[in-house]
Amino acid sequence: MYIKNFITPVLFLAAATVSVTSCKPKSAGTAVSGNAASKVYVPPGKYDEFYNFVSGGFSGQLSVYGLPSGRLLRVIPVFSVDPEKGWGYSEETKPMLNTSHGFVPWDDLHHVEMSMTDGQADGRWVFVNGNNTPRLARVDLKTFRTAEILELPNSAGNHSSPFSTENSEYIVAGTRFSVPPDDVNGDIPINSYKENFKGHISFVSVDKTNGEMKIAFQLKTPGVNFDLSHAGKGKSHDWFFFSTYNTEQANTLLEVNASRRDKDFIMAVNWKKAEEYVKAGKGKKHSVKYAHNTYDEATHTAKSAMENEVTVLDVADFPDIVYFIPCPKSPHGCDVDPTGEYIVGSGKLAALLPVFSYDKIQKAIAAKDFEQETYAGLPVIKYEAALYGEVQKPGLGPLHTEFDGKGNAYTSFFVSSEVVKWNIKDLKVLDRQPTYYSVGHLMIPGGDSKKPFGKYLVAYNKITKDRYLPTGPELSQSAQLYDISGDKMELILDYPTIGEPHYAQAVPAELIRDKQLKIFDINANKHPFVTKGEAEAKVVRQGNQVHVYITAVRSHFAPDNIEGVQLGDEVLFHVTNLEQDWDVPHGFGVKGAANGELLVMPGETLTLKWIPDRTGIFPIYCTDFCSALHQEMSGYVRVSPK
Ligand code: CUK
Ligand code: CUA
Repeated sequence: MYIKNFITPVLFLAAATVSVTSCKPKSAGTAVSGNAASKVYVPPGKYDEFYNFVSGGFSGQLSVYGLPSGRLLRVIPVFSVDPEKGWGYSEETKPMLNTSHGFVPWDDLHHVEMSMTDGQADGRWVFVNGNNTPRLARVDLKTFRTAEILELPNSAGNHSSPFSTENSEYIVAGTRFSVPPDDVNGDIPINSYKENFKGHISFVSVDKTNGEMKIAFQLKTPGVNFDLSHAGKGKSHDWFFFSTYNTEQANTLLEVNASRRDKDFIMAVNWKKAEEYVKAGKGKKHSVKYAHNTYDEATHTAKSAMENEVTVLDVADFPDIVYFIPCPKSPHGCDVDPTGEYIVGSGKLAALLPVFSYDKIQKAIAAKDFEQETYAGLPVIKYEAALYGEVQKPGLGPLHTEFDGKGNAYTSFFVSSEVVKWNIKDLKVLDRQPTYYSVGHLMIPGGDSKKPFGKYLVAYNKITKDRYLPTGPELSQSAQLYDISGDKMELILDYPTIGEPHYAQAVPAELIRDKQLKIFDINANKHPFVTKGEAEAKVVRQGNQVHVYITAVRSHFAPDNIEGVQLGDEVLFHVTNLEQDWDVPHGFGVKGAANGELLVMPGETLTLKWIPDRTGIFPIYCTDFCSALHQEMSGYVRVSPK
């Protein structure tokens, strides 16, 4: 069984260039020790210790699990519509999915980063990236809803994102695909890549009070592909580190073109310097077009604004912002340890893990210890001058590294399908445990922050094969929880995930648990079509628009018999939930309505747009079981000929 699963990922990664053979996990068995169950058991009625926010990959969603139980608590639609929450169906939420290309209700959500204060998650917001139509989103942890989505100009495939500086001064978004900048004519031959394609990294500032994001500036770089990144910490606070691939700048990523170089680069960026240049007015304004969508809790309405300008610093003009550091073979993860001194590059096709030293990088810059050959005119620090040391033969296909705060690092190995614990100081491998199968990211609560909670590790696996009851050709991806409190990692739980889990983060539950908004205050509801009591419920015709001001309270709608609608009308049901009790939403469905349904929280108003396609009688009803008389919570709309 193991062999079978070992071969598949090898084919995936074409790892023929790697010659390590020593990392094959010992057994395919899934032996768990006798007390594993008690370690993950959270008794009925008890809460989990950690909130775990997990990327939903191509589902466009973010899921929330409890740890250590692995219980699924919530799925948050971000770049997707979601019938369970009525998200993207109501007129109020549709603008959240607007882009410069129009309504794009899908994206490929890869990474999760929590807002930080002093290098630690502060439990206010979760940032996620959309990899396809490049976007950044902010989820509010008071409501567990998407509060903001920002499209990124000059970018394509926003993969190196949304990593945060220590106080969320900036969230970065580095383009995965270099493309011609938005303000030049992009109708050019693809093989003119080297001259015309550029990389861009957005530095997005975050408002301290309300979290609102703004593109402060972009760095325009040579046309490499940005893969991952992490901010410095402590002494390296002013720096950001990006892994790059395709430094050959090939327009076709066939291995022979894009993986030709023995080393690609980690790109070290002095963002403080860049910020100073921008403040001094050195950036150039470029005209671009991108959507900025925000959700206003007072009016319960999203707005989509189209922005048209961005400030760009071309790094070619400012040679003291960016330094390249050679890193073996297609680096993927780029992770900074809790002290801010060690930067781990994970070359997917490399047989070792290089660990770079921040102090040595600074010395090399001061001494101009650069390679003779620049990269696109920019300095390349000598490999040895930046290197702290190498972890030898750690495994095959290293991807990502997290830290336990006790001097150890944990790296995921996709090809050899294992997680490996190693000591940062002496670079010795301490333990390795198999994953089932082909781990991508791994996560330790707080594991990329200044203060990790080194108790659990979760491996997010790409291939599930035989782990669960089979479900046809597609199997769910999978997470595996390890206890890392002892010397040896111990596998204690498997659980399936929603979509493809890439990165995830987790924080102690106390940070979030007691800050939850339970109801919206109906008196503070500023929705333009709110109905604050049944007495105000009404039907108002405006031309061919029919506004139905309708209230919902256990267990009826008012009005519940609606007449006077004519074929050719556009009916707008503005449903206000009058409840002021936690956990009493009402749903709203109409027979034949193409816009799906609403799910309206206590004190909230949402609008369902319905264009009847025939005359007759159409039932409306509450879709969410709300009381013993839920089934009675219904009514009728009559549609007459014009
Ligand atoms: S990537 Cu998925 S395994 Cu998009 Cu962070 Cu490495
Ligand atoms: Cu209201 Cu069911």
